[in-house]
Amino acid sequence: MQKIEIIKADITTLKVDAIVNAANSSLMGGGGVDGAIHRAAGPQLLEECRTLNGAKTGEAKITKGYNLPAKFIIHAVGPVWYGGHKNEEELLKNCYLNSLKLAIENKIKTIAFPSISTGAYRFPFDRAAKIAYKTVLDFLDLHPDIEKVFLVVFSDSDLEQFSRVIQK
Ligand code: AR6
Repeated sequence: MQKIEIIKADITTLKVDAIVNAANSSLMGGGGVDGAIHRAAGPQLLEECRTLNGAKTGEAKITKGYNLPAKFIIHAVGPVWYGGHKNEEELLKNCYLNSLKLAIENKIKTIAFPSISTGAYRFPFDRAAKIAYKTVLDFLDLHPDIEKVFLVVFSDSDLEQFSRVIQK
C-alpha cells in the first residue's frame, strides 16, 4: 500500500489523526485554508491559538481539532516566496519536517497536508510539490510509525501538476 497519497479535497473534511494548517506567524487565523480550518474547527481553536505565542517561519505548533473530524491541527508557518533567494525552499522543507516531528511526538499515524505557501504566499506550485513529496518520502523511510500521509490539493489543475511532478 502506498503511504503517500495525493488527493483533491477540502482538508477540513478529512477524518485523519491530524491535519496541517498553512498558517502565518501570528497563528491567529487568516484567509485561505487557515480561514477554512478556523471556521470548521470553531472559536475554541482561536482561544487555544492565543496561548501559543505565534511561531517562526518553518516552525509548527499543535492544537486540538475541536469540531473537525481530525483530532489534532498542526499549524505550520510557510515562507512567503520572494523569488527563491531568501531560503524559501529550506524553510518550506522545515514546515513539513517540523510537522512530521510533532506527529511522531503525538503518536499521530495519519496526517494530511495542504500545499503550504502555494496560495497567498505565492510559492511556485511545482517546486513546492517536489519539496513536499521528497521531504515526506524521506521522513517515512526513517519513521515507519506513520501509516498514511495525504498531500491535499484544492483544484484539478493542481492535482494534475502534482502528478506530473512526482513522475519525474
Ligand atoms: N482544503 C485544502 N486546500 C486548500 C483549502 C482547503 N479548504 N483552501 C485553500 N487550499 P493558502 P499560504 C489550498 O493561501 O499560501 C492565510 O491567510 C490553496 O489552493 O491558504 O501558505 C494564512 O493566514 C493553496 O494551494 O496558504 C497566511 O497568512 C494552499 O491551500 C497565508 O494565507 C495554500 O494556500 C498563508 O499562505
